[in-house]
Amino acid sequence: MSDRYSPTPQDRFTFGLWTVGWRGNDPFGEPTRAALDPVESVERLAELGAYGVTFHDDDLIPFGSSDAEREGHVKRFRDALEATGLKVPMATTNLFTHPVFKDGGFTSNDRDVRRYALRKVIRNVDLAVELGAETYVAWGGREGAEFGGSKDVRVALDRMKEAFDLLGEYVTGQGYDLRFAIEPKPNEPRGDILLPTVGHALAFIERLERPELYGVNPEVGHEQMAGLNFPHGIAQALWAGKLFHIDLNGQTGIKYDQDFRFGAGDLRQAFWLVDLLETAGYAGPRHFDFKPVRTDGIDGVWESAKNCMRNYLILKERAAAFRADPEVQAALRASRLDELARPTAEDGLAGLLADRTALEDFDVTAAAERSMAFEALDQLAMEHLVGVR
Ligand code: 3MF
Ligand code: MG
Ligand code: MG
Repeated sequence: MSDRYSPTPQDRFTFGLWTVGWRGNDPFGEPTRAALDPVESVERLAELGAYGVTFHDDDLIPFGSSDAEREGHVKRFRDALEATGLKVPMATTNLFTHPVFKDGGFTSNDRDVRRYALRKVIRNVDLAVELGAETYVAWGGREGAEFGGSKDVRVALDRMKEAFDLLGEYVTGQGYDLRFAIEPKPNEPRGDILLPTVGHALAFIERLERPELYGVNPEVGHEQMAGLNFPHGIAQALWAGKLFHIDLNGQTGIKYDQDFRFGAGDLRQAFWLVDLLETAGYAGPRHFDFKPVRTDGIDGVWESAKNCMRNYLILKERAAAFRADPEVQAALRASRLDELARPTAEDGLAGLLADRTALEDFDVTAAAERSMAFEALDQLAMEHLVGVR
């Protein structure tokens, strides 16, 4: 049954092949579901109203495939894309599954592995561009350490910078219209991962040779694993002009990477996130990086994929209702959000220094007594979120 929460490609929802394709293997258990053919994933996601799919090289072309096998896999995938109209806005590299990457890719202590990792990325960058991708995501899955002495972090960051600078040189030399999005994560599978949060990644990008080519791909659960407020991280990435892509999913607090469907997990942060993306002019794909729970069969896979999109659209409606409510607008004024938007010293430093009401005649007591009225504002948000207003 289709209703107003049923997506269309205009909503720009995308899914990783590895999400619906996850077979339910975890550190304690074997797969609980059969492998999914990427062609079937493309067809089912198109039926559900998605806009596109994304992939790691190895999701599409099994590791170790010969050139002929590789061509065959790509051809079947390309045919499915043409038949369904699904797009590939992003691609990425698997630098974490094969044992060769046990100490990372770009920052492995083993130089041969670092050179191999770069060549593996470059090979897939070519395919990504062929398939029309505009963004190339880099999650440093195993770029990290368990022990203090086993990684010289400053030197590893030199190698990380070297890798990204070489990739920037490559895409620039090829004339590709492709930008990189770095995906932070604090830990798992390594004890600690380099570039653990959005803030670390943003600071790193500014040290690169071509910073304009790099942005971030924050994931809901990854920031929340570090106890951070995801919408705040996204706001800072937007503020810096660096939100190139986003991984949407659900997480309940500081735990392992739960990768629940979007909307399961911290619902309040999901509400503020959708409010932010929809009001801040984020134009990129709404990309889901989630795992259908391993207790479910293939029915649960498509049910959860559908509901990632459905939950986004429900929250989009709830957030729009919140913004349109005259009582909310009055509450925002009472909380002085309009005043926050006003520069602190449009009269300049000289004006500020000359203004006796700013210091000598400032009534500190009266200002301290003014309520910010945040309680009433937040209750209105909650009532819109749960649908009682
Ligand atoms: C792991 C992830 C990754 C990345 C992906 C790049 C397997 O926690 O989130 O998914 O998103 O490698 O897009
Ligand atoms: Mg994840
Ligand atoms: Mg991710």
